[in-house]
Amino acid sequence: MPGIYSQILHKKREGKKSLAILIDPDRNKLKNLDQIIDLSNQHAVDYFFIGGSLLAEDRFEFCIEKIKSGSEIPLVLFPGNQFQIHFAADALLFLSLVSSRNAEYLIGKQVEAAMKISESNIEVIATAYLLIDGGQSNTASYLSQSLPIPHDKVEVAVATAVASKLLNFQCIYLEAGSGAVNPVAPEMIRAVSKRGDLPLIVGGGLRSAEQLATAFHAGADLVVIGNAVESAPGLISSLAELKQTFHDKKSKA
Ligand code: 1GP
Repeated sequence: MPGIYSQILHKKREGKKSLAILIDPDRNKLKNLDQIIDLSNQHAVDYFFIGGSLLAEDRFEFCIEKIKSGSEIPLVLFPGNQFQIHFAADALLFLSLVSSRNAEYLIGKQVEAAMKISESNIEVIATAYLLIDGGQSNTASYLSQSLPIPHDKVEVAVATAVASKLLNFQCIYLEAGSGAVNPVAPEMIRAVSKRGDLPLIVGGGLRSAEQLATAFHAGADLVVIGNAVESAPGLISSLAELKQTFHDKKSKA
């Protein structure tokens, strides 16, 4: 099986979009996990992401086992800290918070986790992580003590993405924050996607198939949805259907 990053790159080159469902391993957020796994299997969701900024009651290990035993969908670590690393996963987004000026989240946490990761066989995907203002304060920004990029400062996001490409990151991740009031604006997604050939991941505050379509049309290659699916797992079918109609239209064009 090709690595996760090769898959993502291949899909990007073919103009295919991907959907990832984010599982937050906080006990309070897991009441629908079985249903989410079943529906994701039925509707061929592309990836599970797992991770959270702050876990009130950590069920990380439990979630990994549950997903791995219930599904063959690739599981990608999206760690909120260096403790959310587990080698049963298929890949790890090795995130650097490049929108920040806090060295701890640009390189400090990565140094702490580096030896453990390099001694494993897990696939590592170097990911430039940009926090974008999603209209309310968010946990990631608070914990990392860093300001998000203002939602309308498209040129700052573009320059940050271009610098990340020059630094040889493999993916760009535009993050409006979990539960954001405003998802990343399509203008910003469009401008970042135009300037680079790196796979573009977008997440935060997306709640409907229409918003997913907007993000895909603007140039997102992979969209991540957490909260909306957690509270209404049935949404997975309309998200997957939208992705499919998007591909069908594209192949007819
Ligand atoms: C992943 O933080 C997001 O990038 C998830 O945000 O929970 O708002 O979908 P939501």
